[in-house]
Amino acid sequence: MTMEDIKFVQNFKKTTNDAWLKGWHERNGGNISYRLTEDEVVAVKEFISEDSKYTPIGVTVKNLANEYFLVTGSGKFIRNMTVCLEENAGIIKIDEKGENYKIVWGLINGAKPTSEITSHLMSHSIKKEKTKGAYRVIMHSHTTNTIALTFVLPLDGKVFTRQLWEMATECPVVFPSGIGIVPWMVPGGAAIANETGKLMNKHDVVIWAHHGMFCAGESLDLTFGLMDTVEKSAEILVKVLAMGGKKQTISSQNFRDLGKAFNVHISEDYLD
Ligand code: 2HA
Ligand code: ZN
Repeated sequence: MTMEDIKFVQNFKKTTNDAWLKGWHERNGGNISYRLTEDEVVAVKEFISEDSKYTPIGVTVKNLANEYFLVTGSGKFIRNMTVCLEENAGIIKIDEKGENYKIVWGLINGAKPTSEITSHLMSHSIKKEKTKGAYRVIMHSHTTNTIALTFVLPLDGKVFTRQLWEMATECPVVFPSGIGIVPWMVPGGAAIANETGKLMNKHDVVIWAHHGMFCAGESLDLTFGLMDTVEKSAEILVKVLAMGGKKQTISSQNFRDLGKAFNVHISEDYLD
């Protein structure tokens, strides 16, 4: 038995590989983090070492005290996660105050957690509270079509939500809580983490203008699926705009009917 035989590690590697194949992770672009369950922490105990020193997170995430996360590394390529996970990713543990983390497995040869660790942990903290612990994954990807739209559509969550809902019938069922938009900001650190966190209170999808997307979800599969659905919808919208724009579309009443049929609350905020 090695770390790589453990199911959540295998799932993590599969997700990184799938995301690479999607074309969302050029060079060192994008990052993924997963909060371990109690059973998973027990399963990894024989492989980890708690001797390393703590490093400040940059924000306080009190409800993540003593939690463990599998995270991709700073400057590391998503493309290489399946080649050697311990070089390119690692497990970190949060301290009792929720202010510092330490590396307990992987990230060998002096590697560090993703440069977006602050945004990841802030989003995990908010989602853990909002979903009573159900959400375990934050994924950040450089999704081509979604980024392209941030140069053309107004940087308004309502506009993005409605436009992307209209591009595929299943969208309002997959992301009924809509999309939040962070205007262009310097990546990495507490400022963008705080803006992302504010929007994560309401949405599972946050777009960083001219940069990429942050998605939150229960499992690696569901979070990847959410990212994929939004990005596919964005691809359709890019094509529609390139073909001269919509000539017909899904109406507000259609969305209300869809909500009833699928037993999903479709917020009137996004309808006419
Ligand atoms: O290079 O994606 O946002 C990693 C990033 C920074
Ligand atoms: Zn990025």
